[in-house]
Amino acid sequence: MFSLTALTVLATTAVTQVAAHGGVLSYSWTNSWYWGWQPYDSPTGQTTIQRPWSSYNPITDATSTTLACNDDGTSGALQLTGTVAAGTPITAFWNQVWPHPYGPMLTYLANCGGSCTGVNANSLEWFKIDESGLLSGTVYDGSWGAGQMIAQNSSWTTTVPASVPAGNYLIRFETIALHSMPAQFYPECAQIQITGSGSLAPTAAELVKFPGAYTNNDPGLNIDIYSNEAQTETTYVIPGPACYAGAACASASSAPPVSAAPPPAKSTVSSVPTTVSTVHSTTAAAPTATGATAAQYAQCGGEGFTGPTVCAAPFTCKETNQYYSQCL
Ligand SMILES: *[C@@H]1O[C@H](CO)[C@@H](O)[C@H](O)[C@H]1NC(C)=O
Ligand SMILES: [Cu+2]
Repeated sequence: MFSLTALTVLATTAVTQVAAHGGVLSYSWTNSWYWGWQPYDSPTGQTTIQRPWSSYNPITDATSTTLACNDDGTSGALQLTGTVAAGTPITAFWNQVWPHPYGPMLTYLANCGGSCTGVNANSLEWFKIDESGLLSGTVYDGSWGAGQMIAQNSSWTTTVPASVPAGNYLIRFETIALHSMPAQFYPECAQIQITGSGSLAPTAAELVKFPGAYTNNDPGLNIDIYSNEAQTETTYVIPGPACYAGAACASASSAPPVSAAPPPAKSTVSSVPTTVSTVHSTTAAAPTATGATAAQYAQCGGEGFTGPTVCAAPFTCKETNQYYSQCL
């Protein structure tokens, strides 16, 4: 029989071993659940869409050969691939509760040019489809993307841009922790096949390699968030390339991509059934005083979300999960 004290000691030991670090343990999209690779189990027999990874420990060198997918970049012996339609939000779940609230969230895609299985992640060219840095306040005590990730059940939802050409890709979710120096990188990858009719290829300037995309001197990585300057600094430069033009993070930093939006399909607007009018009444409400609207595929709601909750016509705000609603 266990005494309460013995149980407490056991629990405390287990927590000390793993609580400080971790990685992406599972994914979900369109009501399906995908378990990830388990780095502390034998690789033999593991079948998952996630690429193998080897350690909960952070990578602390921006030029490490393991920076692509937290491993040597190879696929698993029984590697699976998940199918996802372009325009779909994918949620990645980190171990709970993710312990590092200070730092950015980043998501990348890389086209494998055919099946990804057998393709080394280090040989691929990546483009950024999502990023979240300093959300408010100062570098010293402000609110960060990683803090929002923790508030969202230690998960992060990124939409596969609708403009991405169909094909086989790796998706790389990354959180970077800045609570100590050097910065800590936590990247994991999954194999997905994107379907759809997108045709906007990333440009050369948007494509990077891992390692290669970051240096240890990047202003967003070589950063002491406890310094005197940090206490008044309210801007933070997210590492990596500019966002892919078809991603919501690209339009967020520039004028709305008017030409990119297809003309509204009248039928979809007028065919909204009257029976769901209560559901739609919130989105039909007059825009807020600022008049800011969220673009197609952009986030428009969810716990902790502070951006515009009204979608640009003809799109409406649809809930993906408690933490993420999207203009569709
Ligand atoms: C929170 O995340 C865990 C996985 O870490 C998941 O099992 C659970 O369903 C999530 N809860 C909500 C409300 O999304
Ligand atoms: Cu840690």
